[in-house]
Amino acid sequence: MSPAVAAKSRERLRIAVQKSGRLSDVSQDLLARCGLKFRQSRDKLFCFGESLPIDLLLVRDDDIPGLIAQGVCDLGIVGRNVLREQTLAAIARSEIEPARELVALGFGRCRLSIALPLDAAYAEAAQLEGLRIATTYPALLGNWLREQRVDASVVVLSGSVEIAPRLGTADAICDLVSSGATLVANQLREVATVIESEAVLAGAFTAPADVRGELAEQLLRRIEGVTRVRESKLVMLHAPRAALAAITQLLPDGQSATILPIEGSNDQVSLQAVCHGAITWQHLEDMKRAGARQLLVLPVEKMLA
Ligand code: PRT
Ligand code: ZN
Repeated sequence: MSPAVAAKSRERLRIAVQKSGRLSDVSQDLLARCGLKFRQSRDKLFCFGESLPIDLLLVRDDDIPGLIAQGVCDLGIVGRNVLREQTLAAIARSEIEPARELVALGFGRCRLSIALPLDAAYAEAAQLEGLRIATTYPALLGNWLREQRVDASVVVLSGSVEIAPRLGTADAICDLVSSGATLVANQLREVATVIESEAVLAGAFTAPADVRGELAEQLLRRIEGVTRVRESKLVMLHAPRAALAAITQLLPDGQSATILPIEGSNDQVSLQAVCHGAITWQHLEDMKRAGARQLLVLPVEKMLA
């Protein structure tokens, strides 16, 4: 990185995001929804923030916790699996933890799981005793095995973990799973979850004391607004006053509903509620049965509490 870029970072916040991979587009999309606009450098590794003094560094996901630890970046968007693995590895080496999770972002969801060949019996963790388990997450796996008081040997691989049992180099695997299709294709069965993961915003243990601290706070508030909005819907309906209690019970977060009178009617009221979580057809049909009419469910675009 050029000295000019490094010097600028003192007044500008810098966020590390994955350059190309599962989290790249979603991370950049999240930042765009937070109102950040960027101009990409010719080497495509650095994006200059045009709307706020917040720049991006595009890197491999594995480098993100280290870049925060070194102070090269102030924040990063990374899978919890990567952050926790590197944190546990640092602790094992008696080094300080590289970064901490500030907020979970609700995308890139997966789980780090133990899987066995289809024909291997499994009822409890004790049955893993003495097995060879292949993984790219030795610290997380080692930690989980200790918690379960299981003595198994960890075979560290750098990739293609799922073929290790067929090659005879391991008896089981510990790998990330999302749909489960990779396990099925390799005749493996998921038997235990080591951690649930998703993309998180990571930051240093001590926030910068200068203007970057305020920028980070501002960004965090916008991210919380965006992630909350993604799951939110505005529900509007008309109902007889007498049916309100039954209807609000059927709404997720119905307690915070706003009730408005309807001109020319003493009995009928209009209800508005922002609900966090899915509103299904079943919800609507149940509310209609309880007396609601003219039900509308609208997406929420922005929210600032
Ligand atoms: O190049 P770089 O080092 O930056 O990228 P990478 O190849 O290390 O990471 P990448 O892009 O594959 O994943 C980035 C992050 O996405 C991971 O650290 C997780 O936090 C998250 N994520 C979410 C996943 C998955 N889902 C996932 N399914 N990462 C990997 N997988 C792999 C898994 O390892 C297995 O091979 O997908 C396969 C299983 O998928 P299913 O759908 O068949 O179960
Ligand atoms: Zn990686």
